[in-house]
Amino acid sequence: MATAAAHAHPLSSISKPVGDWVHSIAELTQPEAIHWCDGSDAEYRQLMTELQQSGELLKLNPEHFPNCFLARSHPSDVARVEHLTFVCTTNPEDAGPNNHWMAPADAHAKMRELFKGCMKGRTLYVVPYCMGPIDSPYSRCGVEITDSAYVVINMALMTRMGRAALERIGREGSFVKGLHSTGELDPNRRFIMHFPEELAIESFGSGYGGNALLGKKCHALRIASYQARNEGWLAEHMLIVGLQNPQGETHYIAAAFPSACGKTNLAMLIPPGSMPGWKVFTVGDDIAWLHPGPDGRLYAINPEAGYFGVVPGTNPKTNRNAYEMIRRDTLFTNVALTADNDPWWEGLEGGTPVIDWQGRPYDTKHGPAAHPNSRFTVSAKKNPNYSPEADSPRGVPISAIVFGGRRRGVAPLVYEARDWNHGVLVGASVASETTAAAIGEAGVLRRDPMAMKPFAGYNFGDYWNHWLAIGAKLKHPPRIYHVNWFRRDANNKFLWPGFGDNLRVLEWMLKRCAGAAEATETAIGYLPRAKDLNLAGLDIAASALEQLLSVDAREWRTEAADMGRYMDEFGARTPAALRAEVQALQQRLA
Ligand code: GTP
Ligand code: SPV
Ligand code: MN
Repeated sequence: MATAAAHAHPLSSISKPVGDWVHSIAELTQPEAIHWCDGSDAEYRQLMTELQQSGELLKLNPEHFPNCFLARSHPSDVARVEHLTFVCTTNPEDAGPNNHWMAPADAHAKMRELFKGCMKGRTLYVVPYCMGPIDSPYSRCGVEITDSAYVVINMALMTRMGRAALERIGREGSFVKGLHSTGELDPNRRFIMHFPEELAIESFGSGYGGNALLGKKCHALRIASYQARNEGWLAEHMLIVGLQNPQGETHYIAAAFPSACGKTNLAMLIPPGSMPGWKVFTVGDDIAWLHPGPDGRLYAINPEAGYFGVVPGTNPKTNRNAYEMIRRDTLFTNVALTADNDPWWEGLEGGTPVIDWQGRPYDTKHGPAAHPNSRFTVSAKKNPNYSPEADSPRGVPISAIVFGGRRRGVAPLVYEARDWNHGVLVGASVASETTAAAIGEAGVLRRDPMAMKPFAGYNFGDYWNHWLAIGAKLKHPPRIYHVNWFRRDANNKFLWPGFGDNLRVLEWMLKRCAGAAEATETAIGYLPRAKDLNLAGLDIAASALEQLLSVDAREWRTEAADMGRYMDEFGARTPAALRAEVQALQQRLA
């Protein structure tokens, strides 16, 4: 039988808690070998070679896409599985109606059966990682045990993985324990279990993204949000972007949009030609950890070190930065191929797919060539606009928080909340059409408070309360906004050009923060008039702008009533101050 002690390893810094845990998991899962990851380049190259030899990775055209690879996942394993994702707290009320719940003992027993002997004939990889800059007091470490080399290389790109993380764990003692096996990829034997009270994650039966890269959604959002509530900070599904205006001042914005609703693209935005002098710096594209700072402002770090981004739609016009970034040193998952062995996806605008994402000859009767949730994995260092502040242990000060959703109607292009507490209602009211990022029907409107519906590790009622408490602690709270890039006209076409032109909306926000932009007061908050936005060089019909910047009181009365009903689901845990915000909104709309 394999044990940790039986396998030589080059790392001298393994602490007893880590060693003991790995030993016990090896006894349970019975791997043939144990590999302790050190995070070195040599290790990465070795794993890439092994994955090519086993056929799990295909090398893409080395002239057009140097050092780029393609992985194809099992056709049933292409996205997060919210219906198989559980938060296992002692008291079901603590998980809340927003999560699936299982009693911790039952969940452990169920998972133990699945993990028993599951690594026979396989290698068990021990992946120590640090979420956040390795020297930041805000960072948190974990160890993922996995039997997937694909997961290891993704974790190497997405986190600070290896020796330094293991050393920090040795010094700190505590770490998040994440156990993962791809199992047989049987959807009937697939579960993603979270034990926030034990700082533990158990994931079986999927090798994909948020189900398997446990540092990401499982640790940095579900477990971290639970820890953050106890410790007085926030773990959020937010991008972090730095915007330098033509005067040379840089301000940072954090924005929460649901999955596949524009975070990566906003974080990597390219200013339109008609806005000279603006520069954009990416700090993060998916997750932000936010801490009240000693000066009464809110500070953000990005716990991740790479991007796991949506591929479809990426082209030189929508986002030249992302398009260029993924032409080298990138791992693609579930894209199509051209005859030249180049990656291809819907919305690329050029090239012809020959092989689809499942490796079959491309045929329109099978649907899209690339899977709609096909992804790129790439180190953040490859982003030409990677912020010099992204590795700062203190984080960056946040001037504005933005919430948004994908909504064909109702929500205007942008509005500003009246104050922090109203802003918490604005965030809690986010509703968005579902996307391919999770298994299930796409395009269905649902409530997705703070874009955290799939990711909050505890009861939303308590979570909103915590948001209110954080605001009360801040002497200089960020202003709060809501945006909607996805409003459509009667012909189902987007009314707003989006992408780089979104900077026009961000400019208005920053001017508002500086007291230098006008707005009109409406029942739902402050909206810019067309003349308050910088529209220089933008070709947009006046009628489109009018729709984008209007508030229909009748629609909003329905919206407010629906929000009130949604909050009722959380019963006594919904903060009274938030109910009061709904009532005040309803009075303003009456
Ligand atoms: P996750 O990684 O799933 O959390 O997604 P994300 O929020 O980072 O979304 P991303 O930026 O990858 O965008 C998802 C899809 O929306 C892509 O197909 C984009 O091309 C498209 N998109 C992004 N921004 C805009 C926009 O401003 N307007 C329009 N119309 N589409 C956009
Ligand atoms: C999301 O679904 O919000 C993602 C991709 O960012 S995953 O890592 O699969 O969660
Ligand atoms: Mn995401």
